[in-house]
Order: sequence, then structure tokens, then C-alpha cells
Amino acid sequence: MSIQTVTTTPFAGQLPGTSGLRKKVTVFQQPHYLENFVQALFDVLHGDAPATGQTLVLGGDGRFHNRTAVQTILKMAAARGYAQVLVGQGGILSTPATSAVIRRRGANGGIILSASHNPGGPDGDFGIKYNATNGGPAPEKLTQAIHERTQTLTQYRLSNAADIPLDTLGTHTMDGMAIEVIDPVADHAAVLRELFDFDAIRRLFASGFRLRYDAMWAVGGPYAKAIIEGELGAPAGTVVHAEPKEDFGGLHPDPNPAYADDLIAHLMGPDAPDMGAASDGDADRNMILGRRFIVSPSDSLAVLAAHATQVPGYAKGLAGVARSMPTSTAVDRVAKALGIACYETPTGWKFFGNLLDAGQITLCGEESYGTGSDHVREKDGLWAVLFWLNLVAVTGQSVEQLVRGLWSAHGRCVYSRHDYDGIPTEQANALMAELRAKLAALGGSTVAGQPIAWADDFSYTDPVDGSVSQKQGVRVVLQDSSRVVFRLSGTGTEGATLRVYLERHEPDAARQDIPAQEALAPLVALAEAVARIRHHTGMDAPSVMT
Ligand code: VG1
Ligand code: CO
Repeated sequence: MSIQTVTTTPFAGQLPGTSGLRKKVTVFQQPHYLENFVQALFDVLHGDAPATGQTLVLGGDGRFHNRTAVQTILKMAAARGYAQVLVGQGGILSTPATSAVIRRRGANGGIILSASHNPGGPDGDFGIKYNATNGGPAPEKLTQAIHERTQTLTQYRLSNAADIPLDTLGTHTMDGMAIEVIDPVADHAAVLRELFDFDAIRRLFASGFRLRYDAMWAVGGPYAKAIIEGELGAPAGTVVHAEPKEDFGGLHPDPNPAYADDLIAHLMGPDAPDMGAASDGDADRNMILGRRFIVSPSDSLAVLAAHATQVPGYAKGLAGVARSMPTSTAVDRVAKALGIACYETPTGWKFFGNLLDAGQITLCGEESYGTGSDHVREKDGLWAVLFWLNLVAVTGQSVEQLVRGLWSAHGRCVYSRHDYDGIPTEQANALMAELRAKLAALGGSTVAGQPIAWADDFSYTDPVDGSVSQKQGVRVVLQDSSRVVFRLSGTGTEGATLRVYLERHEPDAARQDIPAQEALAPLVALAEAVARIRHHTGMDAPSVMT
């Protein structure tokens, strides 16, 4: 055995946020930084014991520093006594694919190297997250324990072995630990094949249906190419920007109308395809577009729930559904009509895990372009695209018709999110503190001409394990149930991002085509009046509106 013990000292701030630990690449490049975090993770998972007999899954979204980090973690896993590591070829595994591999191979857990939708490259962001044996993101109790451990670490251990060749499939041994370089697509594809009517989708493409799938130069490319072009017969070139690049071509791999502007241009253009789709850095997010029609992620979740029984994997119906608190109430209305439960959780996929494990929900989603089901324990971009393709194929309706069907049955939840990026942290905290201090007085008052029914700071008690998460977002709800939600992002790496979520229900079909920003203008005025966004941030307008 050639294991070395390295003396180290703690780094401040190794606290995972909404989804893992995210920092600038330059922070992760500091000597001992990644090692400290991984050692803390292993210490929390295994205490003083070696990880005898255990299997770890390892991969990332291919961004800059991915390969270096993979080699380091392999050496640390070997030193920890893991029996086996399953690593994606080229160090690549999308987030949903990692979840699929953990579950199908019965692994004990997995490490995903990704900062998801954050930009990459030497000046960009890097990230690391741990998924447990159910394939889902580590719960808060675990991430908290890891953070505490990072504060007391004095040493870490790693093998002196040479790097492993990652680009070819095969098996290796490192200090007694087996390493298998696996096909990153196979397990995920097997899971998806069981859920959807691939024959119906094949017929759809054969009939001339045109899709443009923008992988945003990120990890979704290889998966979408293999399944949509390879298996489902979509013409070559259906999946664009398909080759994962270390810097995502210098772009934000964030599928929303602001950053996927190239896709929007194609779908709005004269020769627009029938459907557009995009996925993010680690391919867990999805954006869906119809021809000259943008689908709001909250509506997407509601449409999938409403039509789920038309897809083979959900033919028996849904146990229940869940959405993150800021996500629109469109899915609540569908759930009510179906007679199934709808849960409201804090932002972040980790909060769906217990409900999925307990069989209380089948579908879940977030306003941030995330949708998924109990097939894995992560949101899943390709899954959502296949679900939509399957629905279009079997209903004969276009993307737009499916969404309009939702609106005519349940009214339209007009929705938008306004992000204010790069606010100095103290100023963002001051804004939230001032808002929180006002909450008690807001209920029953009238602000900017609008009667407020109630206001609170969202607190969640997990219905399965009873754990409580407080301060999950400030809600200001009007008498007509319109609402504004305020929270600070937990995924950024520079200053703070304020997210303002706006929702208003429009039952009147004649008014459902009013552009969202226009329909929501009174709520924007309300948000400014209660939170004094201009005063605290110095910004006149949001950085991004989705
Ligand atoms: C954002 C989204 C949240 C999502 C998270 C991770 O978090 O709002 O809904 O779960 O990103 O998505 P925050 O704290 O910045 O609002 V991903 O695709 O970046 O892993
Ligand atoms: Co992501």
C-alpha cells in the first residue's frame, strides 16, 4: 500500500448551498481545498472506519478542473478503503445519470463534480456534491455535518498511485480498490427506455416532426445524441452544441430564455421546428419550447402531471406531486382535479428525496427549469424532453396546444422570476432583514394599492422525517392569491443574488395572452414597495427575467 497522510488546516466557508459546494475554479485549485472537503465527507460517512466493501460512483459535467478532481478523488477513495469506484468515461456523468447509476448498481453513494448552470472555464465556477445511496442529493443534516467536519480537519489521506486512464472503458486497480470506467449513458438510457413509448416517438420523428435540442456545449449532449438521434431516429443535427466543452463555449449553460437565446431565435424564426429543448451544465434542467411558444417550467410540470397516465411509466397514475414553494400553483390545480396530494417544499431537489423514497409523490418540479420523477432522485433534463415528445406523439397535440389545454382547464398561472445578480452580500442581507422585520405588519395592510392577505417566512417540516427547515423564502400573498416571493440564491459564487418570484392566476381566457411582464407589473411595483430593491441594491432593473 502506498498511502500518504497530508497535514492540512481548515478552509472557511466549505458549506454546501442549495446544491453542493460551489466556488470559483481558482478557489478549488488551492492546495488541499478539494481534498479537505472530500476527507470531511468520508469522515462523516465512515467515522474512523475504512469504507470496506463500499461502492462509490464518480463523475462530473466535464467542466474545467473535472479531470484533475476525478483523479484526486480516486486516490482518496483508494486510501479510504473503498472496494470499488464506478467512474464515467472521460470523467463524465450527468447529474441524473449519476443518480441512475447509484440506484441501478446498488452503490453506496456518488460524488458529482459540477457547478451546474454556473459558467465554467479557468475563471468560471466549479462544484462538488454528494448523493446518497437512494441516488439523491445529501440532505441538510449531512451537508451540515460535512461543513462542521471541514472546520476541525487536520489531515487527509490519499494514494500515491499514478493517474488512471479515463478515456477508455475498462477496469483498473489502485491500492486494492477496483476502478471501473463505465459508459456514462448506458444506465440512464436503460431507465428512460422503461418509462417512455420509444416506438411512438420514433414514429413521430419518422413522420417529419422536427426538434431542436440545444445541449449548450454541456454534458447533456452525449446523452441526447445517443437517445434522440441514435435510438429514436431524429435526424443528425437535431441535437446541437452537443460536445461537452470545458468552458461551455464561454456561455452560461443555463437553459432559460436569457441564456438560451440562440435556441429561442430558432424557435421564433420563420422556419421554426415543432419543438425546442435545452439542458444545463449537468443536464438536470430542461427548457421546453413549442413553435413560437415558450413554456413556463411551472406549466410544464402541470402539463406532465395532467397527462401522465398517457405515458407507459406512469400509466397507473401518480401517487402525488410536489413543487418547490416559489414554483407556480399550476400543478396544485391539476393535483386537485386528479384528487392527489400536492406538497410544497423549499427550493432545492434534496427536499423531494424523502417524499419520493416514501412513495408519497411520483412527479415533482421547480420553477428553475427542473422536472423529474421517482425514476431517479434528481431532476432530469432528458427525461422531461422525452416525456413531452411522448405526449406530443400520443395526443397528436402540439406543445402549444398542450399548454393552452392546461390554461383552459385551470386558468393560467402567469409567472416570472426576476434575478438581481452580484449584489454585495451585506446589502442583500440588509434587504432580507428589513423585509423579515416588516412581515407581521404586512398582513392585512394595503401596499402599492394592493390588499395583502398574509405574509410569512416559509418554514418546512418534512412530512416523512419531521426535520424542519426555516427561513426558506419570504412570501407576500394578496387577497386574490397573487403572490411575490423573495429569497437569496444558494448557488452563486460572487456576492448575492436576490430572486423575486411573481405569480398571478388569470382565469379569463381573453386575458391569458397578455405578456407576462405586463400582466405582472402591479406585482413588480408591490415587490419594490415592500422590499425597496432599488434602495438596497442600487439596481433599476433585474439582471435576468425568466
Ligand atoms: C437554484 C434554483 C433551484 C435549483 C438549484 C440547483 O438555486 O433556484 O431551484 O434547485 O439552483 O439547480 P438557488 O439557491 O440559486 O435559487 V442546478 O441545475 O444549478 O443544480
Ligand atoms: Co443543473
